[in-house]
Amino acid sequence: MKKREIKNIILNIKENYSLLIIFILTNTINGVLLRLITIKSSLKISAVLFDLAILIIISLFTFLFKTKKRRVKYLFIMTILITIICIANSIYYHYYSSFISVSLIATAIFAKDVSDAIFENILKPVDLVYLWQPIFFLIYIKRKNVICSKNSTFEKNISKVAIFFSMMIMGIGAILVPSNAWGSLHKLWNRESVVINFGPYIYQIDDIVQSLIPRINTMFGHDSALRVVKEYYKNNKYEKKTNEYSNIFEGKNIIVIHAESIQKFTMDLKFNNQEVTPNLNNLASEGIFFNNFYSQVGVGTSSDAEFTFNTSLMPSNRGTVFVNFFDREYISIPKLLNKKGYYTYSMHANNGEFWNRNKMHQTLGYNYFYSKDSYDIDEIIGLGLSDKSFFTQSVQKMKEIKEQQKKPFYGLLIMLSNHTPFSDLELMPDYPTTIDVEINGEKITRDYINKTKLGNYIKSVHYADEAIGELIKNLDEEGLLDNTILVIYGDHDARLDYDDYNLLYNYDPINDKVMDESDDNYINFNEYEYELNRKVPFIIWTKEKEYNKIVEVPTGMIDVLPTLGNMIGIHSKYQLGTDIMNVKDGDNTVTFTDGSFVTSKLYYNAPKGEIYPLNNEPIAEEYINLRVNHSSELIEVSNDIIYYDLINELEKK
Ligand code: GP9
Ligand code: MN
Repeated sequence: MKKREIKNIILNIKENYSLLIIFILTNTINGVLLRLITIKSSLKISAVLFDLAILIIISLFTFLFKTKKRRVKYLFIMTILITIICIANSIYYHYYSSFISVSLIATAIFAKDVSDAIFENILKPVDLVYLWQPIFFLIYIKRKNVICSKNSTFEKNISKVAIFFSMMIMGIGAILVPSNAWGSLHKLWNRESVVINFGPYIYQIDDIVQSLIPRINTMFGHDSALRVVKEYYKNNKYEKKTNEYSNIFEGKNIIVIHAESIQKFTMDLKFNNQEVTPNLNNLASEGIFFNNFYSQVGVGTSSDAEFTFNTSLMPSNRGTVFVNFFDREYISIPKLLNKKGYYTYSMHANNGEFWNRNKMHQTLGYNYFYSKDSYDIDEIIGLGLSDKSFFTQSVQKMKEIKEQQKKPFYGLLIMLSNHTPFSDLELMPDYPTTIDVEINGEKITRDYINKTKLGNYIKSVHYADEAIGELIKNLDEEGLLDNTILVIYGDHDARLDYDDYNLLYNYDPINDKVMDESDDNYINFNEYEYELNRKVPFIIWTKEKEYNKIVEVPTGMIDVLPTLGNMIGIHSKYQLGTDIMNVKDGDNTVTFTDGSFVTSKLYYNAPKGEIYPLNNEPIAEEYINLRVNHSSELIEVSNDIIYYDLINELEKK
């Protein structure tokens, strides 16, 4: 081709197809912005190349439309669609630390019920930044009149070149992607890694394909899943190992408290010499306290915590178990206890439809679910009935159940008041989150975390703790603590702002400022400390206080059934967790839904492949690799069981 011809082609593209180029470039910028705003990583060239390639391909469809008007319309619709994808992912990421999936659409319905929380805490102005693109695009359309003129032969040729070019840049992108990131494209539970390496547009397409493939090709997916799961249980067959805790609580009544959004760090805090959680602290010091305990929830938050607690399976990554897979077979604590002659029930004063509990609590095997309709909604805090009123009314019901059933019981009480946005503070007892300092003999009260989200959270946790204290007193008065164990777990963290923690840990009250690295007392509360701080309490307590222990082994919700089960004399042969009382070397791996994990030696961030050591011990490569594989196996096996209803199938055989 002569120089002049090339010049002509470039001129032709510039004059007639500039709108296409604007479309491609501006949307590429939005792809970069999305990565910057969410995962704070925009630097991976591979992701930019994939974004570019996809946008070139999308823009080529313009040629299918014959009139200028239709072509502009098509490009504008695509622009709006892509902007919506960016905004939705941005908002979703700020709440769930993950990216949107079509398989989660049903789950999103429940977000509607927490709409207050969304508007007050989730939608950040930065999520609307992507709107610059359609605005700019619109202005460009209006001002320039040169848009997509049509010239069939030229378009055919340019399409061929563009397809070749996009394939080429995809090829370069593919070379740049690290080999360990390819798995995430196929398995899709490490969504962040897909966006980091392949960009948001490939991710969104991949998600749609991955959600549809099993539906189209169930048999294929099913067979390989069954093989993987069978193989796993063949290699990890349940073997009964007894220890000094075996059957210690067999036959006792069990009361479980699902403590909404309570994080463990609140138990270590005092304001003006007053503990935030005096009641939880008492229970922890008198019972068995797992002080290194993590919830392992996915987007199903509360419901995922309930699921993993009761089944020792990881939550689903392809939707939410309670919403999308409530019609499968699971082996659960209530079912195992029903077999042992227990009466099992759950109580929660929110709408029974929320998280589809009406259906899922039946699936889990609770004999009865007392939901909102069973309660007199006489005091409202946050999402519904206040915890104090909920507990008072529940104790009366529990008393009746005990009298009528004349069987040991397993009762779950799901708390509600300590739910984000922690704004109904006027209904809670006054708890100071300020700090007093003496300067030149004068007492000055500093605002400290008061009026921050964290400050409001602390007040709300203090209320929840007080409610738990009253509940225990009340249960005792009614004789419901006799021959009973009390189990308390925090269901997940409260998604607090990073800056608030920095204020909490690095505030200098004398100078009324937040310290920085230059200060000797500065605590480096980095993103990994934030992850570690998401710990929640897990306590097993009896009135007699005969078992008193602090367990420091890293423990996850998945370990509850094996550990508590050993104490009450049950087990599930499908349990994927560990009996923590059998752990000899003080180490255990707690896997999170994106493949990240924590052990006694390190925190491993799967999306970034980064390691955060927890002490000065040297860490062997093999130690990490073993756990990376174990975590990936756990997630895969759980997902397969849930998705293909494999327990049902294996039990029938
Ligand atoms: C709602 C409550 C809260 O009934 O369990 O659910 P969450 O928003 O924490 O998942
Ligand atoms: Mn919750």
